[in-house]
Amino acid sequence: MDHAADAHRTDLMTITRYVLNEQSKYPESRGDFTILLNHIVLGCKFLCSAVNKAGLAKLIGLAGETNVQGEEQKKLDVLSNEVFIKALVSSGRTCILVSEEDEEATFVEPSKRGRYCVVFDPLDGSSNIDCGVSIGTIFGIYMVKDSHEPTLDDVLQPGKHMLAAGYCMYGSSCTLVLSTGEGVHGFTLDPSLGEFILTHPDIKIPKKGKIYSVNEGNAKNWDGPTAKYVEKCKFPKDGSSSKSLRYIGSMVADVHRTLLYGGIFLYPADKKSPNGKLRVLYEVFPMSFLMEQAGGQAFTGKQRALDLVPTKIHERSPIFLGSYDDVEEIKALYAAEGKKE
Ligand code: AFP
Repeated sequence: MDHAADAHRTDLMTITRYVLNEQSKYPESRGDFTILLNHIVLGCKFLCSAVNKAGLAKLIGLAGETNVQGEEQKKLDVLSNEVFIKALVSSGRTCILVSEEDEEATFVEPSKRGRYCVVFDPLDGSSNIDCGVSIGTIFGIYMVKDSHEPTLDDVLQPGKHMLAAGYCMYGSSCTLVLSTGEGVHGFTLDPSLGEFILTHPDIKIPKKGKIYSVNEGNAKNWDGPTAKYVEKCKFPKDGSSSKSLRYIGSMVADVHRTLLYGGIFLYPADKKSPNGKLRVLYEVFPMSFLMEQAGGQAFTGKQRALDLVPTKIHERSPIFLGSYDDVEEIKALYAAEGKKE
């Protein structure tokens, strides 16, 4: 019997234990972040169960409403937004909430207010629900400047000011990936325990990858650097092997694979969408934060993604993120294009 392996199997590092351990490094900490995270985890567990039962519970199908982006809302989108808003408000630790599903930010009533602002996409990749492809929740956390007088500026901050970011992927297993600014850690839900257990400590993205991930259907509208980069992935001139293409169309799943296997995920600007498609606050920033924490990079085509200062809560931006060396290549192509202009 392997006693060492057995000891590892029985010493379960739950996500709560992990965050409490982190908290103990800061004697002045009041435990507010741990409480907030517990409420986010509750929302993720609820959604994991709802996603798994979606077909059975007849949750699939249109709810008959349209969200702020003009997209049809599915019943699960409506449900997930309600679940997260209620979980976050009831934590008593939040102040401003920005959800992909709500046009306006939610300012928590003073009696329930705390110090944190949470920006989130409760169910990203929802067009994939009906065919059972992995979908997920993405979140980022900021600290409010003055909890008595919160303003929209508290969430219109560059991504580098985020305190923490993460996502939960509802796939073949339910995986929560979190960074509080000290590396990236992955926790997998053990359904029999109802607990997220640390299964992927200190995730580091490979320095260079063999996969590129982009919606090639938009190729005719791409700008020069994106087109050149993808051409290089397919027909490298330096004698290296071509990269493989993998694209799920669900950001959480595409980024999760990129984080674990390396490579690059691109959602560039194109002629039809000059600002790209993905939303800065609750897609681009949290994923860029995780990539940098894992040793990768995130670039908008103009600058480091986390330096971007959003002016609107539902703003969009092009994004190129993944392995350090792969992002370096696209940065060089944009720099060369800039010199030509
Ligand atoms: P949906 O929520 O409408 O499925 O959009 C998903 C998403 O916001 C993101 O998760 C994907 O990376 C991206 O859009 C896919 O966009 P395309 O369908 O244009 O490739």
